[in-house]
Amino acid sequence: QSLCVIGLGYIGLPTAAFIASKGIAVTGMDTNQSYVDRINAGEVPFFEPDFEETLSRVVSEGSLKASSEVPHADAYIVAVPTPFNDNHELDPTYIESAAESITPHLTGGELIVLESTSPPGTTKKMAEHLIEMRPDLTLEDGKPNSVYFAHCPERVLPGRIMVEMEANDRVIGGLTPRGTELARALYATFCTGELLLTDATTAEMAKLTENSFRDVNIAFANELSVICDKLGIDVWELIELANHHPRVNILQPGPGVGGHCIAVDPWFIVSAAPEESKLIQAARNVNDSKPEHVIDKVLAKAARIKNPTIAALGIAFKPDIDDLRESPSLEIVRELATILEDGDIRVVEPHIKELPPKLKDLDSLQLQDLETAIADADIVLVLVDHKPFKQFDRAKLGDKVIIDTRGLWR
Ligand code: SAJ
Repeated sequence: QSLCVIGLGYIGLPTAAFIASKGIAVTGMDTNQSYVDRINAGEVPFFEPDFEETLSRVVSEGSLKASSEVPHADAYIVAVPTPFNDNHELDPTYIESAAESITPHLTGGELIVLESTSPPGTTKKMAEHLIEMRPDLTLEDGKPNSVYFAHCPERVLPGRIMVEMEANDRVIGGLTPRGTELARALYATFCTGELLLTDATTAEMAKLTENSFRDVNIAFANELSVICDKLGIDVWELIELANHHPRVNILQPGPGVGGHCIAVDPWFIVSAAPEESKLIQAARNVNDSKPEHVIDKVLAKAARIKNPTIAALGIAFKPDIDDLRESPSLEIVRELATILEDGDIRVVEPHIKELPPKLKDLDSLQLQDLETAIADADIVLVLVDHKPFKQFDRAKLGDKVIIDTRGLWR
């Protein structure tokens, strides 16, 4: 049995490595040649705890090979980005080009699984796009020229991929019963969690629902934090107290919601049902407006200091990873650097070696180590609860102004 995984990002690469570790010959395809080269050298091109050992083993054993070409395979997993456009609708470019790259290799009997988070109906559209290019194939079950499709959304939490890739339950929805069954058999090779079978559209919606649930609940915490700022109440203490109730479990407020999932996926529900998704939209707006609230707080403090130096702790979108995608912390730092007329900002981000392109052009910014940045700062702005920040000796903070969006040092 052979498998090709298209898209070797945070999800595609670990998926390819897990399946390869079960003895299946896997080709990982990515259009980024430098990714391909690094992976073939056994190197993980992003930070994910404990993953490098598994990757280098499957690469050196020869069960996983990265390539910039799509080969023929019995099964394909598509794990490409699914960004949205200005109207919050899916930009299908990556999915379509994945389908186009698979199409010439199909002979009938293959399975194609879409893992990328997608609006309801996307797996079906992808299948129809492929059949338009190959009218000699059919989406009907059980013919010699059948191709089978399924959606199996990824659910792993970045930073815990090595645990969750294997242990999480998976929702698997085929376009047809045979598609569901083939996908179930594929995921059974490496998943120890329960495999939950449904149709493709319900599987697509299940994934969006999970992330919207989290977004709505974080929005509740973020709204509470803004209310508490107004009322002079410590939101962390408040939540801790409320969570002692046996049926209350409030999440943590922060500087906003980032990453390429929680801040994106709810919009796919909104664009599918704009009139009916009022709460989901309100939650998105609450979370999207949180960075502005943080910026206002910093500016109010900075206005009282001549040439203020601000230590901004963290620009990743969440703790203990190097992922800067859709990061509210990064946006806050960028906005502050643009608005502040005097003063400068020292960015502390233990997981990167240089400032990302979005921040590089700003003169008032520099990357610095934690100790120096805090020693020099008038204002310490905590944006991410990375481990080294948690462990920092608070006695060294002296009488600096602290703006702690994560409740790290309360
Ligand atoms: N956040 C808060 N407060 C919280 C929890 C999170 O402000 O109490 C913020 C984080 O700082 C971050 C954002 O929310 O900016 C998202 O972080 P996250 O840890 O909630 O989630 P992701 O984006 O890393 O991963 C989510 C997960 N989904 C759910 O937990 C329902 C993961 O299981 C999915 O696989 C992933 O989205 C995905 O790829 O869709």
